[in-house]
Amino acid sequence: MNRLPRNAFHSINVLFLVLNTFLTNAQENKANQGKGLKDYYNDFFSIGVAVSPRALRTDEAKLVLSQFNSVTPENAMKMGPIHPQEANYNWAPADSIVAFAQANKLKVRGHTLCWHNQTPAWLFIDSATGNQVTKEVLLQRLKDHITTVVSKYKGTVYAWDVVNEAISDIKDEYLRNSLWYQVCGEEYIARAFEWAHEADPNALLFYNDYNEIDSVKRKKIIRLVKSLKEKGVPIHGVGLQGHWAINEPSKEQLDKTLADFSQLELPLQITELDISVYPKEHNARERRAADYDTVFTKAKEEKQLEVYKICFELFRKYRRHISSVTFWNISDRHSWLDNFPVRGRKDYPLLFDKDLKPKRAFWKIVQF
Ligand code: HAH
Repeated sequence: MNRLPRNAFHSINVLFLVLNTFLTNAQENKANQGKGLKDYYNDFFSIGVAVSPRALRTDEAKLVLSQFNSVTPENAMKMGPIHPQEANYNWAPADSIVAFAQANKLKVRGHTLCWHNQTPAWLFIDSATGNQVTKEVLLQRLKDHITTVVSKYKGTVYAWDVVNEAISDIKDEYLRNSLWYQVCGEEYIARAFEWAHEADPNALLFYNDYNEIDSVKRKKIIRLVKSLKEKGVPIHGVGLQGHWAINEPSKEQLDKTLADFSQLELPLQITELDISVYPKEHNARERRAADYDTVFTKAKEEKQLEVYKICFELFRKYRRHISSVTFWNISDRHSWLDNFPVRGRKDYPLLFDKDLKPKRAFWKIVQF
């Protein structure tokens, strides 16, 4: 070490910098030559993205085509948007996404047939009396909805999130105390899968939920999926949403999560991946003074790319079990996290920045 003069170190550093820039440029050139995330992961799993009809009419469409081979309508197939009145379906937004996918040979994941959020106003109300519906009526409405939507997209939607987020976040409570549960009890879950299967026997049917990295919630999800399987209910896979953040999951936590779910011997899909640059919070709250600091700093970028790296290392490790990884939104131009848990707090959770350029996290996960 002592034999080299100081300026020799300086020269070596400069050399490294030049080399590094050269390599980064080379990678970017490669990206420009059409190698997208879907190509890097071709031998592993499909790579999807949540989209809106509007985004597909902007320059984000080109990015979708270069990087992804599967799409999920972010909102267009949810019950509220697609079935606003009992006698009226609003197909146009979902149809435009499906048409885009078909024209470009992308797979479509359907999201979601039965959820407690984004439901239409009429769903739980008896229009004649204004009272809450009976179990019989609600199950009939669920059946009609599922049969109509799944039949309509038969052959184009290859997989459905049939039931979304039916597990409770409360430690000692098993199923979420939603209106579905209050009116129907546990039964609505199994019925939803059966009706979806009747409408399209070839569609892969998923149970989908979040905070699956929490050991208590995870046990409950696994309990539900096992009980459905044991009853012979047509469930074909588990969707792990993957709404994570710079502070979680740890490598150990995600490894254990994927190991536990792998035991089910059902295909797993990461259905809604994003890595928030703010510490994870699971409930909506008011905006506070500290929330106005929304700069995407180097430090945040650094932490985020470490989490992305861990995630994809483990996704590759569990490739035998994982058939798809879908990002929840296209680029940092727009994310649902801009308004959750804090309304109007800008987040930067994705792999592409506002100019649609790959972020450093992108280059991390394609190097393996
Ligand atoms: C997901 N919920 C939903 O599945 C998806 O449809 C929506 O667009 C965004 C996120 C995650 C979630 C939540 O809705 C409420 C609390 C925590 C997590």
